[in-house]
Amino acid sequence: MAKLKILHFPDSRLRQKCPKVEVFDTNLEKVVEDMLETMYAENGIGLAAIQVNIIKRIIVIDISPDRNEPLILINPEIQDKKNEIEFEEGCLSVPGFYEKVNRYNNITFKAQLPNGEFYTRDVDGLLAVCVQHEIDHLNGKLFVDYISSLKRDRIAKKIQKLEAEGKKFERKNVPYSI
Ligand code: QAP
Ligand code: CO
Repeated sequence: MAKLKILHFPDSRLRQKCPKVEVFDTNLEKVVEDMLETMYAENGIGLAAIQVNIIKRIIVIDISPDRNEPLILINPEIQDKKNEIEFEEGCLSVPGFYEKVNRYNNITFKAQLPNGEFYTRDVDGLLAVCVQHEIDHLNGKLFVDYISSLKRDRIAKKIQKLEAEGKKFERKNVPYSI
């Protein structure tokens, strides 16, 4: 296993539309393992492959308190969505910033496992929001795209400044329960 480097907003590499996974091989399994290691090391609840510069439709999620219920979503598609909610989100690629976003509280999604097997799940609440957030990544979209461009540009400048100073990002005070 290996911990991978996370790209930070406003890196333009986060803006790519990712193609589907076509080959279900041991390399895919290794990518998934490395993504899980990276997500756990960074105290995240979700990570899309594009965030670690792998341009494929691969997502890992774990919202469990004990960090031992990994979900793997390859080529995910939302099939049904209902009940709009407002949810305060963060992102490992936008460290230290949180904003309210409009999402759906209930979704049905279809995805594949690393062995290529298809599955369908109904999810709600935090997990549903996390799936929507991560699928946005696969289409080059970030949660800051839902806020005003003034706020977004301010966040971009702050992150760039911190990065230029070589500072470690604060990883405390994550507002949702993990
Ligand atoms: C996406 O986000 C998400 O700024 C996953 O300092 C977020 O794992 C889905 C994180 C909220 C639904 C609701 C962010 C950790 C992790 C930070 C994350 C930070 C430390 C974000
Ligand atoms: Co994110």
